[in-house]
Amino acid sequence: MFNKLKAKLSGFKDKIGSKIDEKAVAIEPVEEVVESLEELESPVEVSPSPEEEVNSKTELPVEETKPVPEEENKNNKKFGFAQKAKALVFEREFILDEDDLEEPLWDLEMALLESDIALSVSEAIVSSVKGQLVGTRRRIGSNTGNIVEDALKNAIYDVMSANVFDLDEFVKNAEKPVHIVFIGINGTGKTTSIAKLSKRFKDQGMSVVVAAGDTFRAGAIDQLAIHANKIGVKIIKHQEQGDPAAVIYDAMQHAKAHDVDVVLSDTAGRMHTNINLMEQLKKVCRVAPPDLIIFVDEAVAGNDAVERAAQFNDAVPISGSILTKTDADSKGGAAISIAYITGKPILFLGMGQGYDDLRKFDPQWFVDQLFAE
Ligand SMILES: Nc1nc2c(ncn2[C@@H]2O[C@H](COP(=O)(O)OP(=O)(O)OP(=O)(O)O)[C@@H](O)[C@H]2O)c(=O)[nH]1
Ligand SMILES: [Mg+2]
Repeated sequence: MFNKLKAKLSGFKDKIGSKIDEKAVAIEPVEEVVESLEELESPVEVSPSPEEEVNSKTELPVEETKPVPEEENKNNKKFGFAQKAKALVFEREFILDEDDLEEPLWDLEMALLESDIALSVSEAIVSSVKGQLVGTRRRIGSNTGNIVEDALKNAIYDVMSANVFDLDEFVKNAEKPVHIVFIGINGTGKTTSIAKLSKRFKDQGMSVVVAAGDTFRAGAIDQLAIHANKIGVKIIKHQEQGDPAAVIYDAMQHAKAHDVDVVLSDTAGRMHTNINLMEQLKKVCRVAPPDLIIFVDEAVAGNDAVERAAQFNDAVPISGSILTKTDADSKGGAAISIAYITGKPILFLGMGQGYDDLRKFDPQWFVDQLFAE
């Protein structure tokens, strides 16, 4: 997942790592290294292994041990020394100044932009990395990569962890019925995500109703009905071309009358630029006020998804986002940018077409993924 971004971050890590190595000065050797040269010269006594002992007791002819030629013996000693010398790690320290980082940070910003991370978000990450690395005297052991990786992880974590929000906890504790409306442009995975969440809440022991609020696209009501039937949750639906606000209102009335815990309302895909359809969305939210509005978009859409999230959020206040199709080869930038730009968390990642292919989003997990081997 997010392999392109991973590769770019790793390239940056190597670049800064070698810059640090270049600037680092040894200050003192670490204590536990080679104590004396004699110790290396003295032959190491090796006690025979139990297998060898057995062999020596048997009647079988034992192969005569050849004397080790002088030259080879020397080489062995050299090899032994080389091995030990490798453990000789100097405590080092470095100070990086802005000039050292100018070029690698520029490369980092380009890499982030190429990975579909929005400009303001890339700038925030770069400035955080710079703040962490420039100017301070840092002590290092042998692994410069860790210092760079930690700086990047902190920077990305910070931009992603805006208003972390646990949907399961919210739904569990909120007054019932909890009403959640799903919005986004066409084909991003709203209906599929509703199906996945219906199953999730049902598995948690809650009763769920889905509202067929997409009365616009032919086949949309049937599509939701098939999911509802498979999962075993009730669907409230009207005729095609009916008023979506009326369907969703009915679903809420039904839920209140029957003590249903959660109502998940589908809506038709619409372009964020279509003023009439955005007005219709506002009407849905007035007539049947949601507790949460979830914006759904595809991870592969990159910066377009970020732009749309911002515009939907302007029309109706979103509570968070679901990013779908992360199983396809997305660059990963949208996940980082959407949370930062909207100030609302990513709630789940869609990772496939099955009902269980939904992963609760955790910024720490995401950041770790980006640096996993
Ligand atoms: N691979 C993959 N496919 C997904 C994922 N989520 C949804 N899809 C597929 O994307 C397609 C569109 O999904 P829908 O749920 O119908 O999208 P929608 O937003 O409701 O679409 P409209 O109602 O037309 O606006 C379907 O073929 C889904 O199976 C995902 O996480 N991974
Ligand atoms: Mg749909």
